[in-house]
Amino acid sequence: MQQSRRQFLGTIVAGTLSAGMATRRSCLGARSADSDRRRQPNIILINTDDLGYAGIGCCGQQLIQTPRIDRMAAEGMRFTDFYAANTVCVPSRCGLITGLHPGHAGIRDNFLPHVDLKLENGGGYMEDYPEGIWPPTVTTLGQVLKGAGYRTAQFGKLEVGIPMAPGKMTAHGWDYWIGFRSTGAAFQYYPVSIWRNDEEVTFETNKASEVRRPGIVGDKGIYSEDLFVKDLLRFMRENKDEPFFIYFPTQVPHGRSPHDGDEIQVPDIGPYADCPWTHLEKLYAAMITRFDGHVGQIIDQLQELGIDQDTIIFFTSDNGDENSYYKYTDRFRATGPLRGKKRFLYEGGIRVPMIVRWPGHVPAGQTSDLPWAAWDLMATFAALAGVERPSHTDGISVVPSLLGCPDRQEAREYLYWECNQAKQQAVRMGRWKAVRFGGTEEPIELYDLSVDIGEGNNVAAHHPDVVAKMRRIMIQAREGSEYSKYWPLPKHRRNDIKWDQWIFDQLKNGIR
Ligand SMILES: [Ca+2]
Repeated sequence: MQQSRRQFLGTIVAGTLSAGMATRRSCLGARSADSDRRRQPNIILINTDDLGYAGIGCCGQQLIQTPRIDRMAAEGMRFTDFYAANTVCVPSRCGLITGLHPGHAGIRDNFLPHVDLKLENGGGYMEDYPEGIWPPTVTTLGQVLKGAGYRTAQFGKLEVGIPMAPGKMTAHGWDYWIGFRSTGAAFQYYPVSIWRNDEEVTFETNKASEVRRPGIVGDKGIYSEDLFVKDLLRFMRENKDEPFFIYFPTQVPHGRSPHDGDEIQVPDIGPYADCPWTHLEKLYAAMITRFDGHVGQIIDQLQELGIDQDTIIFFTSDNGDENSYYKYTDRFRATGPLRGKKRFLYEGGIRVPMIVRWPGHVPAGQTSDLPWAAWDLMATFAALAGVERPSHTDGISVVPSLLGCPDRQEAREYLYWECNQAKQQAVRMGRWKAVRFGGTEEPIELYDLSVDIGEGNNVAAHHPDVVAKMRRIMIQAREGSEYSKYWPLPKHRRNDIKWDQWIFDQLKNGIR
């Protein structure tokens, strides 16, 4: 039996808390004019690639213009303490898609678990993961929504960025998918080919090397990001009358692989032509501002289709800022006050923007300091869709916080991360943040985020009880994985492996 919107909202709040609990009307936010429409909310998840904590205006960015995303934040809720599931692409997306934190997720690095990888060959993306790591054996995010009756689609980088065999490209719960099969392929914004479901689509116009060169190429070729947004808008139009889940893992603002030339590709330089910046800085800013317009197009179309109040949009990033794309200048200060960046489990590597907009339901113009992470999206989306969260997930539903009822938010003790690069672990527990590098035998650093968001003052020596608790969590929170076999990393092997060496060098010499 179908429920009215009001009944449905009451169900998702109560269901997230405890069965049978009466739901206060005040918790449900303002009523929409069409509150009797009978449907589950559409869900759109925009996941940017390497956008830093302060990469957009509403999160502290001073120079790069993002008026539409800023307006989205003004019309919704911004979370100041939201975390990606890891500090690099593949394991971050694995945590998001499977609802698992990095101590349980199958993938804990962009690369192979170390066997005998040496420096010279330790940097390649793995395209064929050992069985048991990927494909996942647990229910995925797409499958949760599809099982709840949603039309599901993704536009951009396929799931974790590991190719699925032809015939299996939509196996994880997608009715439709268009984009790049692999992480490596997604560095190219003028691709010679992409994939639509299980079919490879070739762009003749992009074959000319002139089209694929870095920098501004005008309208000579097909810019992948434009293509994805156009197709996303089409999917939205065609499915406006039934609940849909759109996962948009955009390439933006990821730079290019050194193999392709290390400059950024963007069709025009936007409003930055006269800025006294480097050429790369202008390209980088233009890429984000162009994408900001795409976010605006998505919201505009929701309004045109009359489904604005039926649609909840989440905007986030898969890991922290990567300033190598504009040659390490400090122009944009895109991590804001945080320490570190992509590849580190300091806050700058994992704390990322999170904006949620749902007119009439999510209170407008508010910020929340609830600590939560990308592996909570599965339980949250399940609650929004009115179905049970899968039993395997480490996540909790944050729907009570989204609907303005933080007093009814399910509590948790801690958030846990690990990354195989440099054998990093991190724990967030209330105001405390613990981190260690080099494996299970190394000292734990402890920071009080309530007074030290920049993790500049290690207070471990003053709080041995907290450190002891963090040490226990770092042991208990992680279990079985191919990656676990290579922990702790012996000191004599620290410089064998490319990214391990890179991280240890940065820790020693300063993160640039
Ligand atoms: Ca990334």
